[in-house]
Amino acid sequence: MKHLKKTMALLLVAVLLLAGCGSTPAQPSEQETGGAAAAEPEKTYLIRAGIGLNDQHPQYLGLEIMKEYIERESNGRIEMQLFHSSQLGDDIQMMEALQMGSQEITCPSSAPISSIDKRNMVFDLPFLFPSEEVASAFLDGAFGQELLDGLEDHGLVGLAYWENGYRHLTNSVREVRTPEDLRGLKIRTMENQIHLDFFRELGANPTPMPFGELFTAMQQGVVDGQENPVSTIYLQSFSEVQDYTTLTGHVYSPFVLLMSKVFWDELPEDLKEIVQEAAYVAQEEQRRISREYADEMVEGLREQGMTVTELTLEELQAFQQVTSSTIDKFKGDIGADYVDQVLEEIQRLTNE
Ligand code: TK8
Repeated sequence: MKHLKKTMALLLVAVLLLAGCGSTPAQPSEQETGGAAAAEPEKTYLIRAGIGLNDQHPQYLGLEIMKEYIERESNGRIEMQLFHSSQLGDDIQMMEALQMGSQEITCPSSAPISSIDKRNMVFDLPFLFPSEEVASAFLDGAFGQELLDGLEDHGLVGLAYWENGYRHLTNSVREVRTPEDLRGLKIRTMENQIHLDFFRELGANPTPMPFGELFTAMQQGVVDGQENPVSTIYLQSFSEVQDYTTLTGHVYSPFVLLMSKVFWDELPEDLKEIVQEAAYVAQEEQRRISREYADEMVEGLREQGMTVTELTLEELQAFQQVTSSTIDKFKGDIGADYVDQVLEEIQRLTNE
């Protein structure tokens, strides 16, 4: 009985405290109630960030840096919650959730974004960027910014480019040194026309699929192989279901850090600045970690028991030869003038 009374008393205090808070904030958060009872509490915001990769990946480490920065600099006015391993859905579903305003941040590869704005398909052209540094210079320059800005019409705010990195091929059937070795292998690609076409041209049997379904598909033999950067192959333990990695580096994938425009438009100016700055602060560190992992984890794959094949220049050229026909085929689709401008700019940055 005494216990019950105490509970009732506590409940009453809680109700009074809540009543003292005035209107409940639109976004759930832990609101401090201390201070002058009459003061309107400051509106608080919740950012839910979801990605497809796991919590070991440099992409998640980038989100952790962002969370730390945002929560500190906003003095708790923004809370950020992180979800990995497709907990909130796959890349396309999460982009749609952003457009509807039911999720605030996601960070897909550029490939699925090309269904929204075709110009993003330039990043899928094989062997486009000669180095990570040139890729960053291009992405952080006028061309990259223009593509980010273009997403606003589609309900998405492009905050920054992070790095996924150079993509390499894995499979469970045989060592691949030449396009002939790829013949007939079922390869999962991202959901993107150029990737499909490129692997078809190489003689493989490509099939598009969201990342979240990939591991099981490899495990069950629905596909023989896939392509992703070394850090993903290593950190997602693909060696459990794949025996061979070939370091093709056929595409450099940027991650595009996206925010819901519905949410962005609600944010006060000062918080917008904090979010944008956090995206850049995390970008720098995220790219550094990504590059470190890309180097270190090649050896890691061998330790996990995979056969890792480095191609000779000649062998690589056999893969590159297919590229020119891919560019020709898709140039019109992407916009011929635009592709030419992009190629010119990359050339310029390469010579710098
Ligand atoms: C994660 C994906 C992934 C990408 C892919 O959601 O789909 O293969 O490389 O990292 O964005």
